[in-house]
Amino acid sequence: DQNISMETISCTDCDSHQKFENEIVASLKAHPKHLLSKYFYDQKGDVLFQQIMNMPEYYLTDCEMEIFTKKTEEIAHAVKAFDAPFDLVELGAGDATKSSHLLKYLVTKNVDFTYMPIDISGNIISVLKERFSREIPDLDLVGLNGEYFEMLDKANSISSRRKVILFLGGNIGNMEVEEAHQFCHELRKKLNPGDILLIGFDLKKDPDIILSAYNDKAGITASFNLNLLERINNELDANFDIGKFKHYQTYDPLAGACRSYLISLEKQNVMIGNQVIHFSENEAVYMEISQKYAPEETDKMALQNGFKPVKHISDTKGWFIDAIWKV
Ligand code: AVI
Repeated sequence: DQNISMETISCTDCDSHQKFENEIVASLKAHPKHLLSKYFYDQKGDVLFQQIMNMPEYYLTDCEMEIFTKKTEEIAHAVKAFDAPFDLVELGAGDATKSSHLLKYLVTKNVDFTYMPIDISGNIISVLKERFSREIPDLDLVGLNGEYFEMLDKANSISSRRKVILFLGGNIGNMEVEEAHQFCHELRKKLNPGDILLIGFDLKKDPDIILSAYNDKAGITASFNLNLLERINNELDANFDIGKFKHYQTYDPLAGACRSYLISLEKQNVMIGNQVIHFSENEAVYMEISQKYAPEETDKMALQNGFKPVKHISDTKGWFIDAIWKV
């Protein structure tokens, strides 16, 4: 007789086709042209990202996985898990492979908490619930399907317990530094004294190691970028010829900015519905930033946005940190 709650709360307007179309067309009409990497993750994009995480060059997942498997107890203490009860809110939970180690540990220790995974994909939330009802039957779970901040408001409205927020995977790296500050500022406004944030940062390191992780020999990252053009073809009645674009990756070791582009191999016009987008030969479309930080830069980010940096939990190579910030 299991006594588990496993409900899901969904957003009203998170899968808006119109928003997708508006943002894509606007970003391709802008100067310079760009696309938003949040749109990489359709069904094929999800599979390609899984493949990226399994590539030998892509060290980020292994590093953070090592932290979650080998330093579970340290994490639990750092987020004051034994000061229960609390809600463990994961922003962009995905398949929760890393956090599941912490969840299992906390359930084994009989800690009184509710796991609240937030994800834009309703599908992934149902998959999670199905899996955890088998693997961690005593886990109390409330799925939140929607955008981070909207769902964080929901989490606050359904429970006034202390919040521990997980933001893993170096996802903050997919924001420009300015945007990342803005994000932390907004997040802080939704939290209360006593709340804790655990946030993953990929660190500045040997530039060759970083560049290889995003410029893999097998070309999976290239397919991952090009897949967004295919998605636009499929969903917005567009006619990109994928063979007429190539993926180009850079890393700037001073700025810590790893950026991907698609380069138009020739002068061409592309139709998106009834709109024409003109590309000149060698014109670049800016696709994604994967920003790398120095540990002290993450402390500054905390302080500038109303958090107190508490500690860095690192992998043995010292390539990645999960930073603990207190409100
Ligand atoms: C999801 N995010 C942290 C990945 C990264 O490393 O920036 C996305 C990615 N893009 C290319 N490879 C992986």
